[in-house]
Amino acid sequence: MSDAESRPLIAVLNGPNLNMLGLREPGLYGAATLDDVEQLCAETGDQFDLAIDFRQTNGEGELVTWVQECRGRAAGIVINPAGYTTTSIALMDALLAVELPVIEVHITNIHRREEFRHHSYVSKAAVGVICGLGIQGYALALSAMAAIVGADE
Ligand code: DHK
Repeated sequence: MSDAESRPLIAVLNGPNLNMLGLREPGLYGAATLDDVEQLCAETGDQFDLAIDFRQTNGEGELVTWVQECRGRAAGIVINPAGYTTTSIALMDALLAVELPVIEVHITNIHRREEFRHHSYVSKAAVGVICGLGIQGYALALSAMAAIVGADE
């Protein structure tokens, strides 16, 4: 394992209402909390020699700003855009602007749910999408990101 300084930085960004994981519709989203997701991402980052910057916001503008700040700073972005998936052209534009590999994650299988959740603006900027595999989707995304940024070589 390399030292923390030399690890590629991956931003793991979470959109609105994901701070309520564990409390929120547990039949759909499961019992794990956002702290559990952060812990999983930290462990997966260690496994694949990635540094992780894990964040959550309910604000669209803040999410756009965080994405912009990744340019020149991060090697890739894993994002669960939550409710902004289906609405935010601004978020899509920011993800396209930073010219970084983006992996989109959804805890639930959005294609099994209401029609309005099926379309994603974010997918236009993503190299891949993982949905329906619960919080393990974050670990799978980081594993794929390690291969994309060459951290697993
Ligand atoms: C989370 C949300 O908050 C919803 O708005 C999306 C996504 C699905 C998830 O499955 O993680 O539609």
